[in-house]
Amino acid sequence: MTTIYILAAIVLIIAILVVIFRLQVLSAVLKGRYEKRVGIGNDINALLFVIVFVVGVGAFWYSYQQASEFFLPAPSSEHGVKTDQLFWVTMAILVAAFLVTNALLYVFPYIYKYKEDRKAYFYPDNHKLEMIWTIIPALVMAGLVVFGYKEWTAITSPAPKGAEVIEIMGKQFAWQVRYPGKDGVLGNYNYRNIDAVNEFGMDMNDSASYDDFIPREMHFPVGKPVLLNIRARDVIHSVFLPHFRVKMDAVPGMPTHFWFVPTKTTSQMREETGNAKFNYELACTEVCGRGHYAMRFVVVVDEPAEYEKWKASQDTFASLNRDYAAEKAPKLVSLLPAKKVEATEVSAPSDSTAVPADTTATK
Ligand SMILES: [Cu+2]
Repeated sequence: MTTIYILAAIVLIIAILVVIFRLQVLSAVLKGRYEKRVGIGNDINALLFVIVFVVGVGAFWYSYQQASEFFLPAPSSEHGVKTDQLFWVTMAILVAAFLVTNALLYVFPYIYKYKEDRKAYFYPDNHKLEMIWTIIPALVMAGLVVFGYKEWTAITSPAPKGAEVIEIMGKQFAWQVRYPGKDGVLGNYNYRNIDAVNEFGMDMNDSASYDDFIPREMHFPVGKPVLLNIRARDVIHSVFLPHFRVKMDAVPGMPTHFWFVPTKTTSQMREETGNAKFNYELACTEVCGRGHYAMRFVVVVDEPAEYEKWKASQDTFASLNRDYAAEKAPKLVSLLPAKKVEATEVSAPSDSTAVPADTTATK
């Protein structure tokens, strides 16, 4: 208890001293004898401006250094090199402009802090200065816009003839891709045809549908133009192939497209990154619902010969769903490939402990 009394007494004495000091200052001001209008607080505030700027720029540089290990590797596509250039040129210009303007913003309060013997200078306008700081940024911005517009037009222009056409469809919550098969033409689709078997809504009455296949991972040939036809089945998704610097929204009812040329195979990237498990991936960058995070699809870039081999090894949708195709388009049954002899029937192991397939089926 005594301690509390002592502490209370100390606080009281300090408070009384402060009040006495303030009263002295006030009486001096009233009598016209008080001349010093600002104390040391003004100098401290002015210095704090400079400190905030220096510490801020230091923190900015530090965060950049720390984050750089998560930056994407060099682009794996032709246009990606230009996209990166555009990004870094824009970034350099913005950082330079930020540093210059903010250095002035933070250093001027220090240089021009209040001084007893200095009078403020009235400086209403300067047309020359305003012209300079309007015209130079306008020219720089126009340059960036022209550079960006040129790249954007190249990406969204019609793909070169002979490009590999691949359809990507986003749905809650997975990507599905469809390849046109041997004829190089994707069969028609209609959302009315979508059901439990036919997720793409493929039109089985279109003969071009019969060699289309729907693989579990996406393959691209290296060095050849690839055209992505993009659509969505429910909400807006966004096709994002970060290593190729490809990004395009997948919008229901409004097909979009993007063409590009992959320049590095998966095995080249594995060597380059020193990561034997490296895989290119397709992600969704539109927050499309609860399972958004799960929209990952593996992408493999092959040498053209390997790519053709992979394509030839894929079973077509029609051959995997013969009864469905026959039911939907009885007239086109002749287009169905001959039934394959089931490899498992021929080479099934004679191991009697093997579990028969049908007992594992969910009833
Ligand atoms: Cu999505």
